[in-house]
Amino acid sequence: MKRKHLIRLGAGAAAGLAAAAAVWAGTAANAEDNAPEGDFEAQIIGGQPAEEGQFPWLVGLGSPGEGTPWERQFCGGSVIAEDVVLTAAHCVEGSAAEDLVIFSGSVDLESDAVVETAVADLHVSETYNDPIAMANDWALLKLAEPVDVEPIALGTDAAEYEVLETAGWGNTGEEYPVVAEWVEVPFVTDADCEAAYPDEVDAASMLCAGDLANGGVDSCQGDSGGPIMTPAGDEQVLVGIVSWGYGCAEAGNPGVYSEIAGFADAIDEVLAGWE
Ligand code: 4AZ
Repeated sequence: MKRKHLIRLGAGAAAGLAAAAAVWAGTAANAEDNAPEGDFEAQIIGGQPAEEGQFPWLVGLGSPGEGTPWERQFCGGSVIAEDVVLTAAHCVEGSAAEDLVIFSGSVDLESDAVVETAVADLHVSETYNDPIAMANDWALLKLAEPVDVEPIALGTDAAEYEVLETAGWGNTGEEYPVVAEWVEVPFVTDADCEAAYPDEVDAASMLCAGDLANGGVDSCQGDSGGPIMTPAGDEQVLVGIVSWGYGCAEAGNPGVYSEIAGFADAIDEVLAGWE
């Protein structure tokens, strides 16, 4: 059975943070032993394979070198301009641009249609882990060349939506899928999220989603950096970035996402400097 190495995922979040530590609690320290354990309730978790073209802006973030894109992918990202990808700070913190590549063009990471693009520059949020651990978990990647992908528009108030969608190549509870999965996740209010994770939620830069009562639907390890979006079909808008959670898809432990609306101005400033 093929297994993926998710070395960077561990390194990125191993900053001694209580929140991040709990994220890893369900998985063995050795990525080779990443098989689902009791922590995973079902089968992104509870989702289904994405159709080609369903989320054109969804990209994989991986390492350059040998192996298929699927073998090298360790996080997700969203194309927000022809040569800019938005991802999570914890996916790229400590990396140099030359350590990173982007996979675009297909939901199938073993398809010949996948385009690999080098990263020319990166900007990790200056307020990552400020004011609390995992706050402002965002980073921008400037690509070495434009990708032929429809970008997703940024930012809207997630609270306007009862249900959101998230997608990626992360753990389904059974495997790391070759074809991206997506799932609908109910919006969780700041008050409910703060109650679920006392003192660990920065409501200004985080939003929560998941089925609080029942669990079963969630993003999971390997989805980090990828999108959480409005379910508005053709006019989808990016509301957040997969960031953290305790386990995956557990009742009472919603997924936590970086909230674009909380740092949209800071993103615009970086983009302006790159023009
Ligand atoms: C992770 O490890 C991860 N359930 C991403 C999302 C969630 C948990 C862990 C949310 O990348």
